[in-house]
This record gives sequence, structure tokens and C-alpha cells, in this order.
Amino acid sequence: MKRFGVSLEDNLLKDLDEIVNKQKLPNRSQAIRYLIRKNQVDDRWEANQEVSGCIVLVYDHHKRDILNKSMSIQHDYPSTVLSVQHVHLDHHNCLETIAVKGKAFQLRELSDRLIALKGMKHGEMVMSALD
Ligand code: NI
Repeated sequence: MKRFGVSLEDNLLKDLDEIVNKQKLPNRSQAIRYLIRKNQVDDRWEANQEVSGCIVLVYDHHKRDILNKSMSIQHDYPSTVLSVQHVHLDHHNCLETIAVKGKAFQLRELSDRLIALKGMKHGEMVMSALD
């Protein structure tokens, strides 16, 4: 571990402290690590590198054909989908988390297609990296 001094304008330091509070980080060093890592992950996604992530979906399984359509889309990406967890939230709603790995553009395409399905109540891609 190396130590170095950082000079920041008052407003940037205030922003950094806000990140510490918002992300419940223990200190400013951890906030800087968090931001560097986040920047690396963003770059990998931008450069279409091998990345990983998780697609979160909430939908009403009674909605016509949504399960079949979702399944059929996922079958278009057999090597990308690592696992699917389906939880029944209540009588109507299901929560699905799909762990994915592969080229960034392909993950985004899969996620966009699923989120765009008619009847999808909520959908989001959590972007991560491989290492
Ligand atoms: Ni369900």
C-alpha cells in the first residue's frame, strides 16, 4: 500500500465526502478506490471487453406470453447466461436475477431486449467486471 497526498478544491472535497456518506464508505481512501474501480468497469463496458453483470427484472407472470418471450430471448445467448434465479414476490409479481458474462455489447443487447418486453414492470442491468 502506497500513501500519497491529494489536493482538492473545497467543492470537490465536499463532493468526495458526499460519496463517502452516500456509499457508506469508511473513509476518503476507500471512496477514491471505489471511484477508480468504477471508472475501470465503465471503461471496460465502453470498450466492449469481457465483462460480467446481473440483469434484474420484475414482471407480472400473468401477462400474456412474457415468460415464453423472456425464455426465448435468453436462449439466443446460451453462453452468456450463467444462471437465472426466479423468486415469486406475491400472487402476481416475479423477481428474476440473471447473472451474465461476455462481451459488453452483447450483455447490453440481451438486457435491452428483456427490459423492453411488453409487461415488464422494472428492469435494470448491474454492470460489473470479471476481475
Ligand atoms: Ni414467479
